[in-house]
Amino acid sequence: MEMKLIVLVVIVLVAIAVAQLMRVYELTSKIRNRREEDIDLRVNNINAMMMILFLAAFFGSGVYMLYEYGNGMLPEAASLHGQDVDWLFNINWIIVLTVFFGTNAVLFIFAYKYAYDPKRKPYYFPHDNRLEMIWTVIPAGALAVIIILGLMTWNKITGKPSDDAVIVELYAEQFNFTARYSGDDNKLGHADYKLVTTWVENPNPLGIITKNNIEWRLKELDSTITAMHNDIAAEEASQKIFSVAASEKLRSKVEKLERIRERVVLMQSNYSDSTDVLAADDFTAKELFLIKDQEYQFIMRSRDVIHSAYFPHFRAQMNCVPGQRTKLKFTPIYTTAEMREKTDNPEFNYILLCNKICGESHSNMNMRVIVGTQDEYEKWIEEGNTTNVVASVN
Ligand SMILES: [Cu+2]
Repeated sequence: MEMKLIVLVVIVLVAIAVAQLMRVYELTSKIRNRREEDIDLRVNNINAMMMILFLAAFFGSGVYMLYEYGNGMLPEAASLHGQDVDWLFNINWIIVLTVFFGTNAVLFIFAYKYAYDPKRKPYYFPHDNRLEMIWTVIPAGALAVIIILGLMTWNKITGKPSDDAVIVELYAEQFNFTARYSGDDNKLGHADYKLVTTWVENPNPLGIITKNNIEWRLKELDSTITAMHNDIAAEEASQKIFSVAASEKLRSKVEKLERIRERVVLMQSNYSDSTDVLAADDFTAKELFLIKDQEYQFIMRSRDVIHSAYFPHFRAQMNCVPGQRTKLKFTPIYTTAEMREKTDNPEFNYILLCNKICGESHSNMNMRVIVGTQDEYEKWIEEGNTTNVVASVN
């Protein structure tokens, strides 16, 4: 506390001292009968020289930082389109760095070279059409190259996946991901948020639609709604006392659950047995195993807030938005083992990260990703890393 006060006092005193010095300078200029903006040649030349010194320090520190921290970059892209992204990124770097070094060098060298010289007469140069053309056409051309190449790569990344693409769902919630594989039929069973429940009797955290899940969800809703109506009845009979806020909350909650119940009943009447078939072979996992050179189509969903599924090593990212299904595709081209060799790091692992600040534990939201061969994938399943989503169907 004391220390802070001392620092504050020092800052105030320094500010006052600077103001006083400027006042002294102003007064001495007046006494010498000189205007404030008159600068003598010696000071002018020092300023010109400092332009060159600044340029050297500026570029020097930039190059030093590239050298010192440039190795913090991601390793080589491990997906097909990732290689294109990196190529595009490097092209952009070349253009941006060339322009950066070129324009800044000219800016400071000219400031030095054309510093005030009493022997030199200024040249009057109001306009030149040719120059205007040059500095309009060249940047426009460079931008066109950046945009056209960018659009071409973007279309490639976001285009339709091939028919061989394996469909996997990534389900995001605070604060973890669940992968749902679509099984032998390569089709995901339907899901609806109204069926999402963690009820111990029949948990359905992904809201998968099956006959069984609908029945259990109705049972759960009925039991919750009945308990709430009992509370309301007890309150009306003055057997229970709630605060005004709690009482209002209870009533609006029961209304909401009744609306959901109506829609689940409707879902049950629309239900067909083919829905169960789609979900029957789906299975989930808490880590993502991908097969090398196999194209994947990811379908993202979110249970609560906006998350973002980010695969840094595959150069891929897509938001997971509640109430929407977003898509992302890529083809891994190096196995985890190959990547460990490439990065010279035996500990290397691919990772899926959440890249949207989604709550207090956002930084813990990630999932391990493994890339291996078909055999390794089958072994991974045999080892019991997956759970069938409809194991509880009778
Ligand atoms: Cu998140």
